[in-house]
Amino acid sequence: MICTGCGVKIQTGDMDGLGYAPPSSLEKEVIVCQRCFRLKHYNEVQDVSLTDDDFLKILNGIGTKDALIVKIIDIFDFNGSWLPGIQRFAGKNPVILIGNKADILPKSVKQNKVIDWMKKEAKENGLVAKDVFLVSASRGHNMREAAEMIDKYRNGKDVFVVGCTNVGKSTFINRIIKEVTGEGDVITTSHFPGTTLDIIEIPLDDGKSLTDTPGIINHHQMAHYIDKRDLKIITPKKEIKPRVFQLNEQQTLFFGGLARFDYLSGGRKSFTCYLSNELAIHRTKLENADSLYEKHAGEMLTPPRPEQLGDFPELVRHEFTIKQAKTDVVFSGLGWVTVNDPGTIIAAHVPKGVQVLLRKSLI
Ligand SMILES: Nc1nc2c(ncn2[C@@H]2O[C@H](COP(=O)(O)OP(=O)(O)OP(=O)(O)O)[C@@H](O)[C@H]2O)c(=O)[nH]1
Ligand SMILES: [Mg+2]
Repeated sequence: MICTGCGVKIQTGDMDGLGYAPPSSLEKEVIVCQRCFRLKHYNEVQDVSLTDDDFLKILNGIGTKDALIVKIIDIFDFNGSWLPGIQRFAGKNPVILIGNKADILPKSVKQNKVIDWMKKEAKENGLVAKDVFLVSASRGHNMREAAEMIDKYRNGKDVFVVGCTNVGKSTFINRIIKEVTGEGDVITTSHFPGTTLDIIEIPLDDGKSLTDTPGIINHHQMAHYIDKRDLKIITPKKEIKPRVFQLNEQQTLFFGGLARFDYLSGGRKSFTCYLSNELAIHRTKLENADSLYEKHAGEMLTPPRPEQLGDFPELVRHEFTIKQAKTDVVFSGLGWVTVNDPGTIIAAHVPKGVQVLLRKSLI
């Protein structure tokens, strides 16, 4: 017996163990574990003891199957949710790339441009994708088109939906189930990374199946460094409003207390920040930035929370000279700042362990 919500094996012996369900609940038509029940009804997450290795073992089997692989990425965190090892997992199987959460991109952005951008990035990252789509699984945008193409490309084979944690794999599958059967929220989804714990097979008409998989954990992502309660602040839920700053040289922007952007040299210029609307941005002079952080991290500059400061990793500085016009400085999982002109010198500060990178502008 497995949990319909997360795929874990159901047990009734150990109340604190993984997969526990009260014996009385086994009579129900749909069986879910206590963890899924709490997530769904109280939005509370119980930590699990699975390691990265456990997740990788589950996924390693996929390369040996004859199947279509649907790789989902979060368009807000393209690089952080990329999964460099995907070609290895997929083996010889064809891969379709899906960018999810299109609803958070500013409405003015042309979808076709984003798809072209994704194709280019995919190629540069060594993925040969059969096709590329941009969808919003939670809102249902472009979902019918994507589902139809998956059905075409699968050619009568099984389908595996894979990707990093939190990209929306389970939401994507729920949306397909909803379109076909009318039944909603079958698989547990949540804004906590690591919701799905084992594979979940959804039977298809022809005896094959559509399989949800546990997300792979990418430790470079900001989500792993902040308090669970603050995930809501850094994760955009609706259209991002770009915030534009006219900066003089030697000015600094703080993104809450999680990251910092120093404008070092290049004359007076504008910079566009694409971050969750909920995350406060504070501007200051570069010369005051260190002392401001020391005094106000955890209060004015939050998240992190005050009680977290003891464990919060120090901010590490990465300096860049921008080479190409329209470059995004990406703070993995937090968003990005678009810099327009080559020759501009900036420094990005992020918690130790979080990735910063430059890419050709998405927007
Ligand atoms: N804005 C937006 N949020 C989405 C969309 N799809 C999913 N989400 C949100 O993303 C979060 C993660 O969704 P899940 O479906 O649980 O992600 P997952 O990839 O299955 O995650 P794991 O099981 O942990 O690997 C949830 O808070 C969803 O509501 C989307 O199209 N747009
Ligand atoms: Mg999931």
